Amino acid sequence: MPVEPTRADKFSFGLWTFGVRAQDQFGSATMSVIDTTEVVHKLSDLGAYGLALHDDDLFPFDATEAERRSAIDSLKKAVDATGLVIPMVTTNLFGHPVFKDGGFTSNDRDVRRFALRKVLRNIDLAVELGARTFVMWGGREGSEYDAAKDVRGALARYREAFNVLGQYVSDKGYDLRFAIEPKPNEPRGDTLLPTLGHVLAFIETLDQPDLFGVNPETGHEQMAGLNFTHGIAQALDCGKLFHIDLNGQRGIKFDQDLVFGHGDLQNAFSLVDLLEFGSVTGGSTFDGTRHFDYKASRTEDAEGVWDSVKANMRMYLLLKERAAAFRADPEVQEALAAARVDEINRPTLADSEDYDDLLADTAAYERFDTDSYYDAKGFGFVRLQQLTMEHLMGAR
Ligand code: DIG
Ligand code: MN
Ligand code: MN
Repeated sequence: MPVEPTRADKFSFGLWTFGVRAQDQFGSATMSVIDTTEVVHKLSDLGAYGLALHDDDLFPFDATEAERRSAIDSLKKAVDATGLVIPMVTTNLFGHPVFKDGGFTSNDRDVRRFALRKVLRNIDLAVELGARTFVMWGGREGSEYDAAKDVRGALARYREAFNVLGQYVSDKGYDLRFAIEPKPNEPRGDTLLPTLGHVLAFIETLDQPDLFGVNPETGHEQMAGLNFTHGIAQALDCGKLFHIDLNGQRGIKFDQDLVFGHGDLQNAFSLVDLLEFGSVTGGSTFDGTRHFDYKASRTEDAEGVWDSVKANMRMYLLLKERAAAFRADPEVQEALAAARVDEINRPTLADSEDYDDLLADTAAYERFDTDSYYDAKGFGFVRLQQLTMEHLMGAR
């Protein structure tokens, strides 16, 4: 299996990766902004498929109409010249001081109205650029102090904002879906809609839930101590995986936004296995872009930034190669069968059975020998895990 990325792999990157300049709360920028046109051409040369962006990544928050239009036209010229696409657009509602208490859920109603206008304008830009997914990360929506945020009121305002945006897209007839991105904290002390599960539940309270899905980010779920692959499986189960932000995170700490696979490598392996081979027929479960939302490490220079771009794609393709070998290994197939992994896909009640039949089946309860599981009937999961690790380590 080739590990050289091609457009068919549908790898995409965020323009912000090349613009945040590795500055952080404790230090100034360590690198220059890389020009948008250069980013487009270089990503294309490296085999990437797409580029995602915030409005403020493309032109300054206070850009004049002429400056905004010039930046948009320059991007369109570069993507036309390279064949790169813009699969996703998102809005920066977290950088400018006006958003100090959030955008959609700021206590300041004027800020909420400004935020909605900024997003409505950005939806038009997303459609102009051909994006079909619109991500909304509520990074500043939240609080540090419980008394400062009426959470039920904030959720009502979030719902109002999403319903207005959904109505706009419907009325305009835009082919655009929204992907809400969860994160448990940072930059706010506690962020609203903190995990994938909170977002899935919230979507069902909206006027047009079909327009809304989730954009889970690897490190964000792992910051909350959750298993990212389990979360993705649940998002796939309910048809709500509208986008995905891939990166690396090493444990429960600040958001590291490392290269994909440079954090929890086991979970990265099971994720790629799920996305690429996890359907019941063993085929791919997700046809969206494999989007890397990560930050170039502060320690790097421009060459290091491009090394990290290549690293993300290479990690994904190497894991895809290892997962394919894992699935094809007869000993793995035998260990999966012994662990009865596939039996989970067999309904617990027979086709014709209902609970009366179950209640009448004495073999299911009265005659069921629970003691037979003592010192016996092991599932062999450890042997399966060892085979998994050996494939992951390239030892098989
Ligand atoms: C942070 O993980 C957020 C921002 O980078 C952006 O709004 C979104 C893009 O997927 N992820
Ligand atoms: Mn992140
Ligand atoms: Mn993200």
